[in-house]
Amino acid sequence: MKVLIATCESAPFVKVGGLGDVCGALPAALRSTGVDARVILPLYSCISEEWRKKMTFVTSFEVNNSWRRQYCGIYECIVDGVPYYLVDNLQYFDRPSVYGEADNAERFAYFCRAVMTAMKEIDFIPDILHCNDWHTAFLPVLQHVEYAHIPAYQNIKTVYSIHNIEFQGQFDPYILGDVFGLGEEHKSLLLYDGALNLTKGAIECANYVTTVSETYATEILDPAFGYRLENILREKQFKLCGIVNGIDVNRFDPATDPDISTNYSFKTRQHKVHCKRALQKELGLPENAAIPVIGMVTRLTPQKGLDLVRARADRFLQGEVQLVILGTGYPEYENFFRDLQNRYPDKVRVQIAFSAVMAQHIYAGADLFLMPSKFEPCGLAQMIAMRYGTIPVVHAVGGLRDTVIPYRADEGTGNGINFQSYNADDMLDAIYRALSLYHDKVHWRKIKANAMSGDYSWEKSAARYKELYEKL
Ligand code: NHF
Repeated sequence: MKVLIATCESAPFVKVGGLGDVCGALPAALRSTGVDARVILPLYSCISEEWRKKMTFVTSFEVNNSWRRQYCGIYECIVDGVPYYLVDNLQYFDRPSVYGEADNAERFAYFCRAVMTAMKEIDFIPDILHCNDWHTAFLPVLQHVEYAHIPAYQNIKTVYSIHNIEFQGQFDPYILGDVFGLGEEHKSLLLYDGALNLTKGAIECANYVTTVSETYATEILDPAFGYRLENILREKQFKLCGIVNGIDVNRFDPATDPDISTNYSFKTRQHKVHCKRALQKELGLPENAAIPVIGMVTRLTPQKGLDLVRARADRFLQGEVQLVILGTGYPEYENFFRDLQNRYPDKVRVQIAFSAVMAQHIYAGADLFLMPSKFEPCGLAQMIAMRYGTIPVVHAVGGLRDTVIPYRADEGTGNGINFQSYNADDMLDAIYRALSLYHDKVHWRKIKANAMSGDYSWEKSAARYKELYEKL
């Protein structure tokens, strides 16, 4: 079975968020189940020279992006046995950033049209075209409207994965012809709430729609989580399902991680404390193994529950505790955390940065990992934290509900602490419960062992994707 995964980001080339991690790990897991999975993404100028050197030029051709005739070059790079194809066009991808460009509609309309043409040019017409988030949402529409009648393409089935429904790709309706090259007769496929909505179009046209956890697949049917797409999703529920993400367990392994000061495994997990001391030292916090360290590695955006932290930080920082935060995002949160550090110089450290190395220091060095997200389609950080023996404290939504099992002292089961409703006092209560567990040696040892021995690999999820592809 041939599967082409289209994405706007993928590790190791370019990674802004979780989507990049997924596309960097799922394809290899699919290949080990016997699926010929390959990936296609834009060749951004921010992709490092080191990776560019490993790419080989495959071919070039012209793409009709509505009335525009555009160059398209295809480069190939094999990573862990997975062929990655990179789409070269300087006008669209020679930019400092991946997202947030004014001509995003035209850039990604081009990318989708380039993908459709490339399949033939590189001689890889897939059985399944697996699209991810709104940047590739035009692909199921194109397949449905323009390609389903072309013999070489007619058997392609499309899967559309929603990684975060907040971002839908909404544009002014007047660009339907000019940018998307579609006639008025197709307007109803994309039109929603007075705008052209690419995600809506993909939900209409894809053969299957998936989200990245089972709970999120039901949550988005509700106005509280659906970002106004709940009604159309309910209508199409017969082709909607959730498959939880995994993590790259080879890359995120405390036994071999080259970025942490001391490696440790399940058997030698008592050595984790060296990573904690190293973290305290690196950040200039009091070096004391007895003080619990709460870590956060997160985008500083409203989704991530930072309003709750802002509302109760002064309360939980009264106790003996240290708080370490790494991330960038909205200035209001960045400033809040900077101010918090100024007010609690012995307890709080904030790094307003994107640093993969520092992230590993926190995963390994912290005792608790706080993730009070308002919504979380899957979330990968809580799984990485658990693999490093760092206990997650989470709001029980989306993938956080599916992967973090509340600890039960009577049974000794569970791998984390959660709270049910999105409010500051519930979060505070969960932090207090986590801190008292930390001070109870027997239970703390048990919960850590449970967290570290969990299976967070892609294996099971890749098998579920394969099943879905086969069904199609
Ligand atoms: O893990 C990858 C990621 C998810 O919850 C995450 C999110 C975006 O918000 O599927 O996509």
